[in-house]
Amino acid sequence: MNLIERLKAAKHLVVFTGAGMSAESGVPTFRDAQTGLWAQFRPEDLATPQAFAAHPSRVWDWYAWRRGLVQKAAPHEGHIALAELEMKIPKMTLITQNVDGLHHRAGSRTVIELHGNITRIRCSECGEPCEEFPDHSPPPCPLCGAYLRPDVVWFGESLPREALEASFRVCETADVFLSIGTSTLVQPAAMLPFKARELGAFTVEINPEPTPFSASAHLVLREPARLALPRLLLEAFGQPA
Ligand code: BV8
Repeated sequence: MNLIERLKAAKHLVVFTGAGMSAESGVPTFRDAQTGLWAQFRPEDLATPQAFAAHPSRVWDWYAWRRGLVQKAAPHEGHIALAELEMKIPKMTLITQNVDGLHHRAGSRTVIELHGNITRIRCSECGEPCEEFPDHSPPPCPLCGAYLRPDVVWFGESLPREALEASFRVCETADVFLSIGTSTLVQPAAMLPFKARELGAFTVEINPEPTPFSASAHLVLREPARLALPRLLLEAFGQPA
């Protein structure tokens, strides 16, 4: 069966997305060169507890800048096509490494955020979520006075256990697994496409560039997500995104 026939027959579709899914919404990927004030830093060197401890204001300001980009960004036709697919297929699980919340804004309902969400703020000590905070860099927790931080998973921090366990569990029943817009480099999330393939899912990579998963995927669509996903929706279910 080809991909379109498999999507039509699928009982459980699992979709795994990375920063490339948001690139066409104007949210730079981790591999994209940083611009302006941030050009001198590598994301991997800012997205760590060590960087926040050493330079709290720099890290807070970097996230504030990224939150601004995310708030200005809008989901594109690829995000919307995924939300539409969820209505067409008996069960769909969307696992994202992205922290921008664009899948929720596009209407996807079953979303697992493996690396947190940049628009959520919490205390770096007591963990208390916080929505209103003074314009300090970084602001103090209203409860305990420690620095507030973005509710994302930094390099060297563990992923939320339930989210990670759920992500591996859904690979067990996936008929089709789409790996979209990820360099498949960041662990342990990058194990998921391989796990899905090992457990029998028909695996598809959608990415203009090759990745470490390309050789293992059953099918590779070397194209951007914004183009590929609406086409898959149309060919499988006769509906534009
Ligand atoms: C952890 C939130 C346990 C923050 C992010 C083995 C096992 C476990 C850990 C490790 C391991 N090996 C190494 C590690 C450590 C580390 C790691 O993986 N390092 C890498 C760099 C080698 N992992 C961790 O630290 C993880 N923690 O394992 O805890 C532990 C505990 C204590 C001590 C040790 C271990 C935590 C990882 C989470 C980090 N946080 N995000 C923030 O956003 O600021 S990860 C970050 O990278 C983003 O979430 C991003 O989504 C993610 C992955 O990158 P991609 O999504 O793939 O994006 P990228 O830019 O890389 O690529 C974009 C792709 O899109 C490209 O392929 C491009 O071609 C494609 N593309 C571009 N345009 C399009 C497109 N595709 C389609 N359409 C387009 N238009």
